[in-house]
Amino acid sequence: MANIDIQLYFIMGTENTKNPLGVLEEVLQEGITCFQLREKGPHALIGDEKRAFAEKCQQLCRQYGVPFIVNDDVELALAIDADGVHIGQDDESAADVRKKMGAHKILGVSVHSIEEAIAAKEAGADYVGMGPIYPTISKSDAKPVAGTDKLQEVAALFPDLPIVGIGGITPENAAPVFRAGGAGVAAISIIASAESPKAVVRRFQDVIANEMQERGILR
Ligand code: FQP
Ligand code: MG
Repeated sequence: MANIDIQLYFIMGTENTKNPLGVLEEVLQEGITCFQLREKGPHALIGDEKRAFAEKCQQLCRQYGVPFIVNDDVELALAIDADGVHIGQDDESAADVRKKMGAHKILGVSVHSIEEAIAAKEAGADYVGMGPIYPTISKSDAKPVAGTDKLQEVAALFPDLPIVGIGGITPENAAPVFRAGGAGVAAISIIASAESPKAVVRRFQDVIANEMQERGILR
């Protein structure tokens, strides 16, 4: 099991912006705490091109000391020695992925219920993603909007399991995720397609700083 800071978790692929590496470097500089490469969609890179792009993202993340997580593609994560993998309920089983990755890599699992959270924990998940909290444009096959209620239930039951909220989260609506017991917020489009990605990151950070202060957490 690995410790991971998911407080401000940026997710992106080449379909989310014209200048992905530029956006990534900008938000790394600004202080995102985790990055997931989610290379998905009709024009997504595959094969060697995907790998080459992944390695460029990984290199940038390394430079800034930020964990580099690969979405879905366990083989790629292993091939380039990524810090971890994120999988959903329709992907390879979490237990199999934990076995393939070994004990020390980060494993993130998407869950939508207490049952799925229990299973993810048992399979060795380091954190879980829960959503969509709000309506989202980044994922065409997203499940119905869940709000923060389920997240709150899971957080209450498993206080030591870091939960990141995902789906339609903006600086304006991020606070309820933390108030429900979330350890962090994940975002794709609101950052990747912003005119100023770093300005959006700064607004997220302001909200997070406020929430941590209210809970007496200093960092
Ligand atoms: N939570 C997170 C994270 N990352 C994700 N990629 C998902 C949820 C969604 O498999 P999944 O995972 O349901 O869909 P997809 O593979 O299309 O992303 F927690 F990291 F924020
Ligand atoms: Mg997936």
